[in-house]
Amino acid sequence: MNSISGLPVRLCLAGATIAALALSSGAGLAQTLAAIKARGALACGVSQGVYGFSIETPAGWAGFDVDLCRALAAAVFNDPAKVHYVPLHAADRFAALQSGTIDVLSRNSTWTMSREVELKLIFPAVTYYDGQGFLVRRARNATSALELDNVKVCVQGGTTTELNLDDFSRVNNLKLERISFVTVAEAVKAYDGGRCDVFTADVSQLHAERLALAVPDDHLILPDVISKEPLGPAVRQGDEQWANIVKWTVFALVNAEELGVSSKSIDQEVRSDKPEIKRLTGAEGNFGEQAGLTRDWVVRIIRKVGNYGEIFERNVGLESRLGIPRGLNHLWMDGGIVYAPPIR
Ligand SMILES: N[C@@H](CCC(=O)N[C@@H](CS)C(=O)NCC(=O)O)C(=O)O
Repeated sequence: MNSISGLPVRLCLAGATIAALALSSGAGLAQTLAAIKARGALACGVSQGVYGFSIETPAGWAGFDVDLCRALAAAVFNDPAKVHYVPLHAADRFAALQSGTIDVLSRNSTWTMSREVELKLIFPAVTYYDGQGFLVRRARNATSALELDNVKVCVQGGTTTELNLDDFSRVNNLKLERISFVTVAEAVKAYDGGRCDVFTADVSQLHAERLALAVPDDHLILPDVISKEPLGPAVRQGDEQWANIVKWTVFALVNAEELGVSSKSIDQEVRSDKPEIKRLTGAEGNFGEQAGLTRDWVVRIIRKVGNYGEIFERNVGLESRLGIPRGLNHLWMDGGIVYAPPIR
């Protein structure tokens, strides 16, 4: 009788101990935003250098992924420059997040199930719908990836790219010899130097790396796209406040584009009488404050960094040196799949 009635008590105690441990280790606490504010800068993990996405220039870090770090810093500090950039290669990126070295990873990372359930991360939103492709020498006269048999393929290790390549070779019965490198610079150099016949990566990265080759025009991206690579920022599990800030910053960028609110129009839009724009700018409602920011958090972001379309076009789109067509990354109302829930 005693042992039966004692059982729930022991279970209760065990539950309390686990909860106390979780709190003392920081999990479950809304502490990331407070730490960022105390530090005076956001620690943002980026790539070591993918042109158009995150690249260090004489004027500082720039690119599509960097602009998300800048948008977060604009939301928190009203200053997009308050970012400490931590360049990471593929194999190190998730450990840097788990250890607390960075607050957010914004580095062409694919949202996958294992990265959430096994690595205990969260991908709050997709910023770029991508897929894996192949770069080859024009002289090869290949028109499809299915013609690539008995070839050596250079790839960066610690990526979904490696895994997809193995699947693709198995499914299509192709002999693709995978040569993996720790850094992208090594992989690209090996391909350019002739050690590999093919370089494989997400298509967006192929556009960027092609520019780094000795003669870019001697190489082409094959039309095949062999995987789904929804790229987006990642955060640690256990801090919903911070995950929400990252998620709603992405959604605010998309909603702003949808509503025609841009860095050029924001000073007029703050006086708009359209209900959706009033909620976006904070003229109505206090959603930003509820998230731990300010009422005008979206105004801060759009004024300093621009909306989703502006970020896409200036860094990687047709206005940029990369010239990537928007394709799937058009807004849903323009034939793409970029869609954000409403701010209300
Ligand atoms: N999206 C894939 C691939 C990401 C990736 O790391 N791609 C390489 C290929 S270009 C890259 O961006 N490297 C840049 C770096 O290591 O700095 C993933 O999340 O695993």
